[in-house]
Amino acid sequence: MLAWSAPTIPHIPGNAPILEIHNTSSGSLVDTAPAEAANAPASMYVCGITPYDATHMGHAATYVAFDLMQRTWRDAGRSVNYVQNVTDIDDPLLERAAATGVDWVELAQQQTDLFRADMEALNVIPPQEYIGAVESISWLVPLVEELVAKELAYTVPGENGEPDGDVYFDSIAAANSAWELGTVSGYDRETMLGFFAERGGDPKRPGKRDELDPLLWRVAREGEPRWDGATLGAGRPGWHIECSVIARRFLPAPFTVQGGGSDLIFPHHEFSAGHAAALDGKALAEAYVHTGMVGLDGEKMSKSLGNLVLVSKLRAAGVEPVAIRTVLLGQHYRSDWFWTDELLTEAQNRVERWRKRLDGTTLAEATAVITRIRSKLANDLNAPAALAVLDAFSAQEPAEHDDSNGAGGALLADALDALLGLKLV
Ligand code: 5CA
Ligand code: ZN
Repeated sequence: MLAWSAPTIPHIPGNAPILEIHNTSSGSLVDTAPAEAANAPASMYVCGITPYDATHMGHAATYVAFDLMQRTWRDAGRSVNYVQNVTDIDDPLLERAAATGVDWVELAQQQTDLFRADMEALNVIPPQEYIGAVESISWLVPLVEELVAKELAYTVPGENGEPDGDVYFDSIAAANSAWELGTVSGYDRETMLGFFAERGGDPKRPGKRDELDPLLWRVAREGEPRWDGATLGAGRPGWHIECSVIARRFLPAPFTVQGGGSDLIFPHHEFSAGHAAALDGKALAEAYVHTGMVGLDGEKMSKSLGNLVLVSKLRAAGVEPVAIRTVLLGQHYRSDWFWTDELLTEAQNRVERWRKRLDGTTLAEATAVITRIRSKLANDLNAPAALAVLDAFSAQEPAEHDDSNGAGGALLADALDALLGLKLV
């Protein structure tokens, strides 16, 4: 699939410190460039959208957080291999298409196009590989067959007149030195069961060996789209295997960071890692990084609840994307927070103050501000602290005389663009 256009990223002189990031799996900060990896590209897989509705502030916050990670690595001189998926076949997409009378393929295309335009407007660096679930089916079928052959996956009988043959992952049998239930999330069984039922799992499906075993392949039902599944029979893939296979196909094993919102910790990232480890005995990623949930009016912002603030709507109303990005960077990526109109107004005012203060910035001032912003970002992507550095600087009166002829302001503007993705000029 095509991603979106890449922005030009200015090069900023000086040295950036190495990024330390909070790893959900270990619960601690990890160095993302240990000595043996420092010269290799960093690699990142971030779970993409399910394109049945437009990009809301929760999605935007998540992709901007990982964009910041990529910018921080690049600033430290590392190249970055970035892969993202699009879940362009799944139950919610089919349900929305049926409810609105739109063809599901068309719905996915429209919403993916809108997402691309939103990402481009928000100055998010695109992935090198942007892969649809549908595209991944022919790669994934032989791997599910391999899991069945290794007896790490099994079929269950149909219920209520539905066909036999849905394939499930045997999460107990698949445990090995690289993964067992809980490796990624660290959750206890009760917590896992709660999230599994809430987030697309089917704990009570008769015939499963364990309530937590997730679906790998769903054999075709009347009226549902289907693909060739070889010995599995025609059908469509489960959700976790999609990301597992796409990540493994394009990135090293393990890759540097697996990312997404905290709603994906369990079951999605737990089992994406489980499937990969069951196939090749290796950890999926070195670190699992999760963003907090953005809400509106007391609830998580979600397409299924419909309480959405859409990037595209704000853009259409003339809101500058840099102000939206400022709201998103104003919250720590790991916090849960609520979108409000006041936050947007405040961000618009901040952008104006920062813009004004660029005039008359000396080279010495720009260099000092850049050093401080770099150190805030290196510490678990502390963007709110980086913006506070900019606020404090902007509150200072400009020097009587800018001896740089505007070069200081230009350097600072370039740095805000390169490091934070904030295009002020
Ligand atoms: N297609 C799957 C991932 S493979 C999916 O979760 N799609 S999604 O459209 O529901 O979400 C896309 C990304 O946005 C995911 O990383 C998800 O964790 C994140 N996300 C969804 N809602 C929110 C929210 N309210 N706040 C922050 N991030 C969110
Ligand atoms: Zn995913």
